[in-house]
Amino acid sequence: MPAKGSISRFVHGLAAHVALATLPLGGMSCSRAPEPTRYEIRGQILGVRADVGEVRLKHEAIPGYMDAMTMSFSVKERRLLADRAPGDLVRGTLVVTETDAWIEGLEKTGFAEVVEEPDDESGPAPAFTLLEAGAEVPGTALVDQQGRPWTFSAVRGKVAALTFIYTRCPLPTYCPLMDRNFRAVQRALASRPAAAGRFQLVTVSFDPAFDTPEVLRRHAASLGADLSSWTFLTGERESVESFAAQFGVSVMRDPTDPVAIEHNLRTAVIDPSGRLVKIYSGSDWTPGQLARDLEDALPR
Ligand SMILES: [Cu+2]
Repeated sequence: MPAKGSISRFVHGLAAHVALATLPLGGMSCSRAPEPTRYEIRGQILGVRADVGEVRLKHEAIPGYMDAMTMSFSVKERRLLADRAPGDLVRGTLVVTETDAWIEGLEKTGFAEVVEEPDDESGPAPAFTLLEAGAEVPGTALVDQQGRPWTFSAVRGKVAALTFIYTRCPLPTYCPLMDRNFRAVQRALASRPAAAGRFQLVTVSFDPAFDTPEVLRRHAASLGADLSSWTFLTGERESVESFAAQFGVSVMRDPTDPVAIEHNLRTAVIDPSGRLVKIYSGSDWTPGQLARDLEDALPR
């Protein structure tokens, strides 16, 4: 799968993977793994963010876990990044637990010029402009976890947080992190009198071929989501993609492997009049922050 040119994008994609305990769905047999799973990972460094302990790696296929692709990985031992630079060919261990994933022992094995790949022509056309703060969230026709038609007007009058996932995403630091964070926000706000009953969480799947209303219902149940203030949405693929694109979500599918979806993460705060307040990128937010944003957007 070709990598996008922009280094700042927080992109990943994954192939079928059944070993993770966080995968609740799809008829996969999951056994809870008490030990982290370790995979050898080899690739070329495209970017280093030593300050946050992150490396952007164009990696080879990890048999049984992930296709070859370009994505950012956390490196907990930041000293491993001290001498690393774009172009370095490296070898390390990808450690995956139920809720986390990181690279250990990042060893340099060589160097090669970084070849910038052109943007993927088959990716979503940039036909949609990014919503700006204050803009009204579009009334795209979507479908909720009960199979009912849904548009954003359904949450008018409430402050809303919106994020995008797909339920088969196996890497715990991507979509499953969004799910865990939303659950934490839901629990935090439900216990605050000023916010209880006045907020709505909205999770949209960009994998509608697999994430049917029924799958989303089971996913919600597996998360312990309270559906009275958390809605899970799917819809026509074009609808979902055009809606997501307006929040800066980019989705690239592998035509040969429907499970491998490269995507970034975006989470939006929307005020009770249905206007955008802000959009977070990647995992640059905490449940505490988002809960505060939602409270701040409520009329006093
Ligand atoms: Cu994901």
